Amino acid sequence: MNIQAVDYSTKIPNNVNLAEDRTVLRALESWHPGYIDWWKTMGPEGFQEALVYLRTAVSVDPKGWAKFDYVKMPDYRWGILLAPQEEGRKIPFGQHYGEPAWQEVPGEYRAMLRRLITIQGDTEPASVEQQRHLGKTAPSLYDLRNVFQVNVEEGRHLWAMVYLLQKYFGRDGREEAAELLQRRSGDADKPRMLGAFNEATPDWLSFHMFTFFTDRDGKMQLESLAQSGFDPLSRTCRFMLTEEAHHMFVGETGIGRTLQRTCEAMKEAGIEDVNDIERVRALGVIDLPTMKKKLNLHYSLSLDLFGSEVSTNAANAFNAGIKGRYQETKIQDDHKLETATYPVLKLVNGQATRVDEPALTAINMRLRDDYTADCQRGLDRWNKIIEKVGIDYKLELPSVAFHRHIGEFKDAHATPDGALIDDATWNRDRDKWLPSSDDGEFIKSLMKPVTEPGKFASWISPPRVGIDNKPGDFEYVKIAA
Ligand code: BYC
Ligand code: FE
Ligand code: FE
Repeated sequence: MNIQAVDYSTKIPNNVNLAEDRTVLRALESWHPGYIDWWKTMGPEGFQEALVYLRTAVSVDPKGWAKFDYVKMPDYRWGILLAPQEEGRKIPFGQHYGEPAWQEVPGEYRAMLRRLITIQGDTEPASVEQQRHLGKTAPSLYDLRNVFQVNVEEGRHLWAMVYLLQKYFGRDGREEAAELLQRRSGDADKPRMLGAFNEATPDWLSFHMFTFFTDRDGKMQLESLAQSGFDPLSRTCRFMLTEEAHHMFVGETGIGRTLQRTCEAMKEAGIEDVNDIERVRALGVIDLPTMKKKLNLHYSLSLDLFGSEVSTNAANAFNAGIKGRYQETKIQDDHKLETATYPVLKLVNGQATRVDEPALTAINMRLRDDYTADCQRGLDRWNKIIEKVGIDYKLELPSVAFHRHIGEFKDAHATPDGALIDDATWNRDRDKWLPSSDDGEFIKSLMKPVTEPGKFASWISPPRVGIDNKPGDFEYVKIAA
């Protein structure tokens, strides 16, 4: 069989020759009903019968890998798709640098690999759970379709990790796969593994910030796992990244359209003072300072997902050749980091101070810095939108010391500018920097569903082009009566 060809003859579409891999096929087939059950109870609430115009991955050819059609979400063809195997691929970093990539799990790294794959897998269903109520308040059918597209693909990402667990980790892997369907986002007893995935996604502003900031952590983590010496993991992540690009598109354009709408409404009403929140809100749009607070929240929660700035876990994974750096193969150095250092912002005697650390233990920090730069490019594009309408305002990323729960700054309080402050000041001013319950109530008041094709809620502009080049009034979701 051609490696690119996707086999649809088994119940689970795949390009990994499942038809001839009976053990894994059986394991996946016995996991499948539990997954569908999870999808129906924890997936998008109220839209399981709707016909949604979705793209489905049908090939791993970079050109033309997806096809669009109406499907009911529980009938989506979640498949297992790995990027093509690269002939003669070598491990690109760590102590095994230059050795042939592994096609099987190296025994000594089994536990480490299983843990990383499980953590990656856990975030995927978590995000679907976090977003399950959003359908009821979608600002348009276009946006409704987009959240569902993101959701089914996160579902597929779960399949991708479950395949690796079941194929390469035997009984332990099957147990991890079962547990991935048992944990629940925000659950007190069985929470999801990482902090940000237990937070609520209460409204569409949060959803767009989440797909911009948190899916972008997904991109960075997948990029570094795509470098892995364990080749099946690398190939899986490479294909996942193809889908990931759309998730960040949804976030970036979602916020961009919200900014556009707010700025235009302010212009039309002749409001120049961005801090005249009451007048801006009366226009049925989201004021810019509230947007900034949501940005502060989602960026800081996402920074926590990179782990500690200085981490022996990260050093071990790099040394082992399991998890590399962003664009590892394009970096010009020894790829072993035997002597290199990397600057890390640390809390020293109550001061945020740059300290040179061994680059090997600062791997998380480096990835996080690459992430910050990637976020900043998106903010620059948002700021252009604001500027173009002619409003005097700028979005900025808060300091990495602000509102942190993991790493160097977890026990300190800092302003968005990075000034360290005491508890009393933090408690007094917190609502200036993070969404308050009043802000939440206001946003909630705008979250009224719009289900007429081509119509949009008051707080968001229409997109410039449709999905799959569809016209403006295209019926992206046919909601079941
Ligand atoms: N929450 O050495 P440390 C995505 C734990 S998003 C809770 O500092 P390490 C997606 C850590 O487990 C991408 N616990 O960190 C996006 C460790 O515990 P143990 C998801 C945390 O290990 C949107 C201890 O603290 N993929 O795909 O270097 C929608 C010390 O750890 C957290 C991955 O994350 C936290 N935030 O790095 C859908 C990739 N941070 O072992 C999907 C796989 C740390 O002492 N994961 N801890 O009990 C990893 O590479 C690493 O596990 C982490 C943490 C980067 C997350
Ligand atoms: Fe994902
Ligand atoms: Fe994603």
